[in-house]
Amino acid sequence: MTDQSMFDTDVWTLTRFVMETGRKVKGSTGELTQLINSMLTAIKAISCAVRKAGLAHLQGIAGKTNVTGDEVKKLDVLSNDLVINMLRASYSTCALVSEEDKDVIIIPAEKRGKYVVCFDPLDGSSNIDCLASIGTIFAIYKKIDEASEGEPTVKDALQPGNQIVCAGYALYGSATLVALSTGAGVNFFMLDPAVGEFILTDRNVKIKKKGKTYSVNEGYAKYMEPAVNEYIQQKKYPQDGGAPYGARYVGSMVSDIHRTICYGGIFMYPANEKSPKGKLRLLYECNPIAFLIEQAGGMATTGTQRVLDVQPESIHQRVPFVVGSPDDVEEYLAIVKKHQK
Ligand code: AMP
Ligand code: P6P
Repeated sequence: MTDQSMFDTDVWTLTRFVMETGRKVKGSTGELTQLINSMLTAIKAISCAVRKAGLAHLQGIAGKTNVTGDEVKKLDVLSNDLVINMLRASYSTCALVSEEDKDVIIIPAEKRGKYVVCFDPLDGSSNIDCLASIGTIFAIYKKIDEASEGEPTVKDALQPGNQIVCAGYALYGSATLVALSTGAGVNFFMLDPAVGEFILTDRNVKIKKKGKTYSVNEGYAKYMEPAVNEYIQQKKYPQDGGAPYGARYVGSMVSDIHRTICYGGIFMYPANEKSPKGKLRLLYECNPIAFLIEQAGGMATTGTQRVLDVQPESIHQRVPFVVGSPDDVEEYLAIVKKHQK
């Protein structure tokens, strides 16, 4: 006999949360709600594929075809196809930018809506074979000229992050979680696979003012700028008598970011001699994460300016990226400033 008390008969699913929020906006047509829920469908399917892929790998289903001889798509290609197909079918988008596609994807006229979505369908996918957590990241903008019936162009995709309407990430970890913001704070939702719904678990999440962890790939120390190495040294050998910071680095950004939001601290992917602009992409990695971090009360900088104020020049542009608890990011910027004198 199932314990009926287990079932919340008035549960806050993400779908319900987004519908309720949308209805409070005077004049909204429901198009953004439709878009978000279509993205959620893609994320649920990716979550299922990620977990199956892990199992497939363990069962030694190697090579390009599965036991029935079907072509087995690489997980990141499959994830990309899922997001594109769900967004195209939502009749709410006009242009898409994907980490997997060289050019902007223009939605056919008969299926167009007013939104542009920049996304990384499976960030950190190189970690799937060792079963490290990976994620999906997205940012949603309105096309520049809403009234225009004209063809969308790359200009609609090259908007600064301060124009974001909604951003989120999915983390495929020990559970599947979605962090989402439409500009009024960050909410966390956990996937209940039994029901197939994301359930609200944390409302209006806020990052600590100062943390105790730094997150950077110290393997690049030889190539890093003096200011970055000085900051890291300060974390290891604090001169204020405080305790040294702990070091944490998964190498899968959504994991490192989610830990930073939950526990506080700083995540850094600065420029270095090997990656003079940094490694992370502005449109579909840095901007959505910067939007969420700021909505949670944190800071997101390139080292010289606020990430969300960067005017993009190309859709796969990279930027240096330092985000996290405001006091930690401010301390980093003070050291950068000292080195600029
Ligand atoms: P829509 O007509 O649905 O495209 O919504 C128009 C604008 O209202 C959006 O660009 C948002 O700024 C806001 N909005 C609509 N739906 C939502 C929602 N579910 N959550 C937050 N803001 C929303
Ligand atoms: P590195 C994953 O490949 C990724 O794009 C991000 O998820 C992650 O933060 C970064 O690269 C890790 O890069 O150079 O430290 O291996």
